[in-house]
Amino acid sequence: MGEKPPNVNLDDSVVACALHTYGAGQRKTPGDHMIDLYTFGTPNGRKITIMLEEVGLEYTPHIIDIQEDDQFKPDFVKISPNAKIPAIVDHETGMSLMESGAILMYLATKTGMLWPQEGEAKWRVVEWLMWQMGGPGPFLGQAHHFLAFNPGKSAYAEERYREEAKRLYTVLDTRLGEVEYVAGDYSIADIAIWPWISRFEWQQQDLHDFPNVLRWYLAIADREAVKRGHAVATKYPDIPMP
Ligand SMILES: N[C@@H](CCC(=O)N[C@@H](CS)C(=O)NCC(=O)O)C(=O)O
Repeated sequence: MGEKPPNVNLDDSVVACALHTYGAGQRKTPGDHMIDLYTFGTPNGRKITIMLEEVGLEYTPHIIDIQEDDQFKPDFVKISPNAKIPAIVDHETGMSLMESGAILMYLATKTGMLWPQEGEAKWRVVEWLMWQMGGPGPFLGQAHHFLAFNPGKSAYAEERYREEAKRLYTVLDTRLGEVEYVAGDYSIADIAIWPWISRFEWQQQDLHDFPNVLRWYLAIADREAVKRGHAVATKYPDIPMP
């Protein structure tokens, strides 16, 4: 299911974004950077554009328009066997990789940034990264499907995913009442979670009901790398503000 708000045509965004490529913070010639990124302007895609902007690796984004079924094209499936964005090719190592959590861990390991490797700090990041991959990713994705894209199709599903979204926000709010960032310091775990929370409106959640999430959301939204990463491969470059 593509990521678009109801009643909005994304065609223009694909055209607009296909004209531009971005290094960390600047536009460059397509295809001559260390990292090729295959993506679309969705929460899972934004995890990687934000990460690449944070660590400063040069990359070329390639639009995979999931509303036009680009994700099923054989050349893309070769590097992303699950036929979903995001995926990367690292020309320094020759490796390709799918799955946003794996890509975040790869880029953190490659750069030595945003994932401490010692003791408890290492495993707190893994814990909250896995929470995102198993909780907010799939369940908030279903909230988008039923609440934002297909309202009126199933009252049961709308209620179920609105309530699960609220439960996940409550878990996050409790955690962020104890620590500044989910794993202590700002890390790939925050980068994995934040783009999903940026769709609070689609999930029918009010960030003011979750004051610790609100504080964390605004702090991350204020980072220059996040602003840049959020604006790649999308017609909607502005970060939603509660
Ligand atoms: N677990 C995967 C999920 C990736 C995913 O669901 N990508 C969506 C866009 S956010 C996609 O490509 N959807 C196209 C489709 O389902 O056909 C990850 O975290 O990378």
